[in-house]
Parts: sequence; C-alpha cells; structure tokens
Amino acid sequence: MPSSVEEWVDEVSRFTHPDHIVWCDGSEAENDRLIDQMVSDGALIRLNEQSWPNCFLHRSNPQDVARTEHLTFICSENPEDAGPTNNWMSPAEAEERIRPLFDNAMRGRTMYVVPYIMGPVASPYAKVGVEITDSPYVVANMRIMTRMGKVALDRIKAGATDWVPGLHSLGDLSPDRRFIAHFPEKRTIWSVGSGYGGNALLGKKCYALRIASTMGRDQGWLAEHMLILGLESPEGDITYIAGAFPSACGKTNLAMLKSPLESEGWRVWTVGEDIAWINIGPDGRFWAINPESGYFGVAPGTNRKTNPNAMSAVSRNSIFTNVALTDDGNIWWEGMDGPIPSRLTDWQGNPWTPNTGTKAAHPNSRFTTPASQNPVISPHWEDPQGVPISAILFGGRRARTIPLVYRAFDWDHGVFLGATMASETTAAATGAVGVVRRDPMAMLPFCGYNMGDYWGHWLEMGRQAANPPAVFQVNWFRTDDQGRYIWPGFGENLRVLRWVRDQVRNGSSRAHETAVGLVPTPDAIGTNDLGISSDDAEALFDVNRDDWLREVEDQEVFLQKFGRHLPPTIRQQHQALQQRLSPVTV
Ligand code: GTP
Ligand code: SPV
Ligand code: MN
Repeated sequence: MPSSVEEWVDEVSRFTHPDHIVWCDGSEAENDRLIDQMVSDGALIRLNEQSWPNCFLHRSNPQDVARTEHLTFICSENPEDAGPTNNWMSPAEAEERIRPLFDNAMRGRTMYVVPYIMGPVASPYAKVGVEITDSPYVVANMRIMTRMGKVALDRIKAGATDWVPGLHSLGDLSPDRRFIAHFPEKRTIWSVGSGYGGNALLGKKCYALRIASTMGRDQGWLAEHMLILGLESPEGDITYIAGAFPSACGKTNLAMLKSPLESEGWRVWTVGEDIAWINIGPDGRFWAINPESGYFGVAPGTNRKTNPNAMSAVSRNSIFTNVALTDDGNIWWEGMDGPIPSRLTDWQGNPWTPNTGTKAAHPNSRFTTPASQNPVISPHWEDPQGVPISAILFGGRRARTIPLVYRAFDWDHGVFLGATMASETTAAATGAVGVVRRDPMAMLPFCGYNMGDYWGHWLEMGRQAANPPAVFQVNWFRTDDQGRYIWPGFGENLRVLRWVRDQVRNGSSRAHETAVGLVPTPDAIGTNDLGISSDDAEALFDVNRDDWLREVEDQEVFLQKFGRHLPPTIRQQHQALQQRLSPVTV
C-alpha cells in the first residue's frame, strides 16, 4: 500500500497522464459543477424539473450495461486462494496484462480523487477507501452511494492507515480491454474498460464485498450481499432480518417493502438493500451495518404498486442509467405505472414505439438514489454498532423445487442451505439469463477468496456467536404449469417475514418437519386470505422427492469442485440430506 494518498495519486498520474487532477470534497457546489459539465457534454440529460427535480438520465455505452463476471479476477499469489468459483490471475500477470491499459488512459481527461467511507461515519466497523477515476459519472454516483469527500480524507489524515486504493479508468470501454482485478493480499483494486455499476463504483462490489470478505476472514467478521430490514409487529417489537438473494432477485424490493397489513401494525423499515457487514457483538449476536448510503437499484418492474417506497425515493436527486425518455423529459421503464407511452426514446437514444419489439429500458437499467430519501428508512440505519440480526434468509429465483419458505434445522444446516443455494441468472450480469446456477450465499461473483474456506468461516462465525441467527430459505419465484408465478410477492412477502418472526420468537410452532427443513403449516402464511387456491398453496410448499433427488445430485457435482477446501460439515450436511430423502434401512 502506498504510504500516503498524495504519493499514490502522484504515482498513478505519472503513468495515466491526466490533464487535470481534482480532489473531491463531496460538497454540493462541487457536485453541481460536475453535473453541469456532464449536462453540457451530453453525459447526462436533465429530466423535467417539475416531475423529476434534480434528476438525470445517463446512457452508458451499449457494450457496458452490466457487471462482466468473466472479466472479473481475484489476483491472489496462490490460485487456490481464489478457489474454483473465481477467475484467477497472478499479480505478476496482472502487472503485465492490466497495468499497461492504464498507460496514458487519462490523457485529455480529468483525474478525480474520491475518498469515501463505507459504513456510518460514527461506526467502529466503517472503513475507508480512495477511488481514482476518470469518470465524472462515477464521482456523482459515489457521492450518493458512499460518504464521500472531506469526511473520508479527514479520517485518513487523522491516521487511518488501512484505506483501500482503487484505480479506475474508463479506458476505451471495450470489453476486449476490460478487467476488474482485485488484489486481496495488497487490498487493492484495479478496474479498467467499464463505467458501469459494480464494475466502476469501486466501493460497492469490489471493496465492500470482494476485498471486505477477505478482511472479514482475517479479522473475524462477514461481508455479505445482503439486505437488512427491521420488521415491526403489532406489539411494537422489531425483528431484524438479513437476506442474501443474488443480483436482481428482490433484495431492494424486500428491504423497502410496503406492508399490506399496516393497519394491523405490521411494517418494514429499511436498514440496507444490497450489502451487510456483520460483526459478532458482546451479546453473542450478529450485528449488521449497511456500508452504503445510497441505492443502486433495478428500475424495470418498479412501480407504485410493487415498490411505492422506491418510487417515492427516486422522485428527486437521482441518477437514472439506461432507462427510456419521453419527449417532455420524463422517464419510463418496463413495468412502470400507467399506460405504455406511444412514443419514447429508448435507452440507446433511438426512437421507440410499442411496436418496435425491443425493450425501451435496458433490463438492467438502474436508479441511483440517496438512502435518506427512502420514506421507510429505519431510524437505526446509521447506528454505529448496527442492528442485531435474528434471522438470515437465503433466496433465489427457482421455478421449481424450492418451497416459498422453510427453516434450517440449525446453524450448520443453515450454512449448508446457503452454500448450496442456486438461482436463475438475471440481466444484472452479462451472459445468458434464466439459467439455474449455484450461487452460494448470493456471493458467487463477490467472494474474494476460496468459497470453500468462506463456508468454513461461516461455520466458525456460528461457533463464535452465542446466539447466531436462525436461517431460512425463501423463493418468491415458483411457477405453475403455465409458467406463472404462484406467489404474488412484493408487499405480500410480509406474510413470510411474519412467519419468520414467529419462528425466531416462538420456536417451531406452525411448522412441520420435512427432509429439507421446517416448512410452514398450511394455515401459517395466510394463502387463504390471499385467495390462493389450495392446489396452488400445496404447490408453493411442496417438497417433491424427485426434484430434490436431482437437486442433491447437482449439489454433489458442485461440492466436488472444492476438494480439500470443502469443510467436512458441509459434506456431512449433504449426506444427511441425501439420507433424509432416501433413507437406507439396515
Ligand atoms: P441487485 O440490485 O441486482 O442486487 O438486485 P436486488 O436483489 O436488489 O433485486 P430487486 O429488488 O431490484 O428486484 C429485481 C427484479 O425482481 C425487479 O424487476 C423486481 O420488480 C423483481 N422482484 C422483486 N421482488 C419480487 C417478488 O417478490 N416477486 C416477483 N415476481 N418479482 C420481484
Ligand atoms: C448487483 O449486480 O448485485 C448489483 C448491481 O447490485 S452492481 O452494482 O452493478 O453490481
Ligand atoms: Mn446487488
């Protein structure tokens, strides 16, 4: 690590050759200057001031619209430390292949030095990073997503030495010269060739997940791809629940859920919607902070019915990326409220009508919005010690096999559920969509070290904690024979949270034991009240033995990849599941 930020900036500018260097203070005046400059050079389009005050549209390069997992590398000295689920490149090879892509990359551009804090400023668990970038769009997004500028630089000046340097350049935006490289030993990040989301906002996936997960392994905590919510009951108590669902599988929506049972006293408060850093508190519980200060959320499907709180949050001071534009400066995406506009400009800037036959907004189009604008932000979202987690949900998109919700028997079984979870792929990453893949703890693209060792760390965290959370698997996406979602989802997911709370507070009532875990009794969720037929309700909770035997086989293929890094406990859990599905009688 460089000995000072100044020294590092100097060193980087000697090979990137920026025309100017700007140290970002995070002030409003600075942001206004950047925004004005981007509006005048076309990087941003100012939206209608009446309907979308202080909001902007950005169209990214059409080749740069999502995370590119095949171009994302863990550059540990030893390939085993990256493990079988990460792309690995040696630091020496990275020096040879990636470092030169930064040579002269900032000629004709301005270099921005962006100091930032991940975590509430007053939190002992917060950490500092500095991103060097040549993208003003990245700066504007980092200002929403992190505590950026003077507050962070002051912390470094005050002696914080463990700040993480992240070097980012747009390069030429070609996927052929794009790399997102992480050096876990040096706690450094290099990203070149992309200006998009998790590839470029280095505080998010690169630091708060990939680098932070390795810090957590070394220091005894967890960096997770999780939402954090507080569920308030009619009695007024709050149960904090964390949830790991893969990208575009419903974290933001669950975290901002508008309760259909508000009149009865049930409601949800958002602590975080994408990332959780979890430490064991003095009371032996898991305590979680949200390292971010904004939401980089999926736009399509967001509307007044599915997520009214998000619609309200994004209505001002927000940046929209790759959504469609109306003639009067409003925006639109698939699944927004109201009739489909008869004409639009699509996310690439082309004229669009409902007959065009393409999506007007990119499926991975996003909003960037300050967390503070969320109408249901938890009053505890910036508590320095975080909030105490009673339950962890693992979720994914599964058309078959996985019931709406079930509970793990104990911590080790819960870790096994996380380790073997799978989900259909989404537009959040480039590549095929809708393919079932194993995505342990929703961390497949985000774990900075060997996934087998990571499971070992999870198991160990449960041993260290006197009171680890109860673990559940959820699946909002089970379909019927016609391919329709059986479960209404969104706000109605409150009913699942209610059962989860009942489970953690009142034990195993209203559940029955199956081979895979504890499944709610038919009356426990309230499918009747929702008008779900008894056939559909049965399908929602069904544990089909044939489907599960296939599942177990597929898990086996996956687990084998980890060799000696597979914790024996995970192997035993897998055998126990197999045994429960096909009891061998002696
Ligand atoms: P990332 O930001 O990529 O990590 O995604 P996320 O996990 O926060 O997912 P998000 O809440 O943004 O939801 C992704 C997509 O799934 C959106 O189009 C949502 O409208 C849709 N979705 C979310 N929750 C539900 C649900 O309960 N049921 C159904 N059918 N769709 C949902
Ligand atoms: C995800 O893909 O999980 C996201 C979006 O949250 S991005 O920041 O682009 O990674
Ligand atoms: Mn995410």
